[in-house]
Amino acid sequence: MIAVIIKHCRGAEVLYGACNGSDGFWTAGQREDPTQETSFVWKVMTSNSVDKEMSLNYTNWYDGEPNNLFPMESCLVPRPVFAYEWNDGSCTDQRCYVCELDL
Ligand SMILES: [Ca+2]
Repeated sequence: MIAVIIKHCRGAEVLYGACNGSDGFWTAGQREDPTQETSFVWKVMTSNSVDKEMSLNYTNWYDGEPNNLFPMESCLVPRPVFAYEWNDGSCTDQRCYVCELDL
């Protein structure tokens, strides 16, 4: 089970109802180096290690995002207040998360 990766806009709306009441949901999107203002990648993680990183070929950033407004906004979170366009948020914020299952 891995955190969700959003590869295109088709079908992404299915995710939006998954976390009603939460200020968005965590995905597998993270800064390539979370200690620096680097670009975002999808990180496939198992346990506590990164197995694979993939480029964001599709993006849906909200206007002005990612802005690293607070220090270390290193995690990608679609937010309902942004019509589920993407924000970089602090990875320590408590939010719902959506995972994928291999079937
Ligand atoms: Ca932000």
